[in-house]
Amino acid sequence: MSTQVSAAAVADRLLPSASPVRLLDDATPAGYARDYAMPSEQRLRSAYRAMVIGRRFDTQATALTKQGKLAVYPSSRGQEACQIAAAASLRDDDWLFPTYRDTMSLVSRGLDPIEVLTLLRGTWHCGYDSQATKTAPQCTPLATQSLHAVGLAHGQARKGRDSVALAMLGDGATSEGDFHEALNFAAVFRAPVVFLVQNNGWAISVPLAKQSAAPTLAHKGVGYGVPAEQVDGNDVAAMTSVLDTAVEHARSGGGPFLIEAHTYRLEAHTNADDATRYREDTEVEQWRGRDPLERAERYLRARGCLGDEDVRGFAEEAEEFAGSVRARMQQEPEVAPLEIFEHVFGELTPQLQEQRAQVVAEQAAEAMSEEDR
Ligand SMILES: Cc1ncc(C[n+]2csc(CCOP(=O)(O)OP(=O)(O)O)c2C)c(N)n1
Repeated sequence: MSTQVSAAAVADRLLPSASPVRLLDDATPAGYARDYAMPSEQRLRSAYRAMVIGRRFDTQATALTKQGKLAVYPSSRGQEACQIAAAASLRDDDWLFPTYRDTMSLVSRGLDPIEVLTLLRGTWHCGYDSQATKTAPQCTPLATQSLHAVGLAHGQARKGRDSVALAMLGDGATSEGDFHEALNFAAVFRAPVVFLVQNNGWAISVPLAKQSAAPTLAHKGVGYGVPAEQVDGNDVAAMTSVLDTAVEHARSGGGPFLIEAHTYRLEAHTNADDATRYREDTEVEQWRGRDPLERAERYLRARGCLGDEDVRGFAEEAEEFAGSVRARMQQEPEVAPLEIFEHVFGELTPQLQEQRAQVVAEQAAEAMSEEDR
């Protein structure tokens, strides 16, 4: 086996561009590793609309945590371009493997928002039908979904189907062993899977500099033989175009593709976290200046594809959507607490048996006190 590899061959096939792909603003650095076409104005308009609705949904979900209607909510405010482009890049028969932060993507994919919020409400493991929606349950253990995505993609390919799996990850998740195993297996078996890393700068309070010594997270693909790209994650046009390229690469038999999207979460890790304890306001302000919605709006307005009336119309639509989520979340869900112990293990572990017994005892005590009233 030859160990000679030409630098040009590596650069042609694998290396990400030297700077993140950017299409929206005029000061675009040229010379990307691959050709990226500007998406049509119609597509960008619908992406803008979806981002407006997504952001409003995000603030509504955050408000629901304050009213005690949701147990927790990891906001993706600031990451709308990644969230919306990811959902829009897939066909209905493609699979999405999201994390806890990707609720906006799921809602944008057309899943019922109340079903999507079930996990974060704490009422059940997952509220939507994964098979019917081709959307895996939102993953809380970091990076495990990347292995599931690869397994599914490999299985689909073996069945002769041309559907693709998209695994969404955070920057912190790329330090997990599962991520590395997933890249390696996918590359060796040419599984049709796209890894989308939303590098939002922080893994809770750990900054990227303390997490990885790689030049960029996209460069992590090279050692596995996975072509990769880095992209401005707050530029919905660039996100759309790079995702198109990656999905097409996977669908047409090229194997896996890794994308690193440079973005930022404007809110804290979740509503339970205080981000002012570890990051500077000036950093947050800098990123506010790169707001994905404002950048898309500027571009579309300058080309006459978006006017005041459209912007008002989209805002009204978003308001209606949020209102319906709010109203439906006021209805108390029907829960059978003992059901949570079913469907995960064939046989309950001793710890779970103990926990189940505790719930049974609590239910019995509650029933007694009801009778006393
Ligand atoms: C395997 C595993 N280890 C640790 C945790 C605890 N944990 C939850 S979120 C988080 C940080 C994740 O950061 P990142 O992957 O960058 O995603 P982000 O939340 O920023 O979107 C950690 C360490 C976990 N959920 N799973």
